[in-house]
Amino acid sequence: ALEAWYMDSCDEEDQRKPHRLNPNRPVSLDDLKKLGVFHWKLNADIYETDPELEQIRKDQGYSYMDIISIHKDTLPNYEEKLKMFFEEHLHLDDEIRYILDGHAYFDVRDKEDRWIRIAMSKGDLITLPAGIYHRFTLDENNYTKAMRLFVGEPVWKAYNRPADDFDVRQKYTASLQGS
Ligand code: KMT
Ligand code: NI
Repeated sequence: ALEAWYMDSCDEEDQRKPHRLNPNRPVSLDDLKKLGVFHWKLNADIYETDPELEQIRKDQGYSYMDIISIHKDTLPNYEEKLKMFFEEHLHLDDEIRYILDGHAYFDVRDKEDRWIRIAMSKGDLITLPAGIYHRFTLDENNYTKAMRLFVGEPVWKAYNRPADDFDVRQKYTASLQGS
């Protein structure tokens, strides 16, 4: 199962370390759902022909997809991009990522603005809702390959925090109210 936990305060020097609290404070898939974060486990060995992935893409309308390999030898402007990915930001659309190989962390803010770290590895597909503050880092293995999915034409623009005046942010925080 997917593992997630509350983080200790993370100096940006070693963002790739797990940063668990001591004692560990796990976060369940149910807790993540309440934040609008959803997860599927798929067989990444067959991603090119996987009927389960096809079904999800059909149901959710994920018409666009590409594959990004994040490694210092394969990603142009690797250092710069990783630095950008780790800046706290939001998007106007859902962020949908399917890990095909390697490992990565997605950090998301909970309702009380605490960081939750989500450990993703091969076979994990995650959706982060539009308007959630989040960031991304590799772990100490320094490599992942991920499928990026999108509804329609992709818009990758990230708005760094503070971005509280966007409609999408207001809508997202409103959606957390009764849950
Ligand atoms: C983002 O916006 O946080 C990202 O695109 C993360 C890197 S893609 C695996
Ligand atoms: Ni993002």
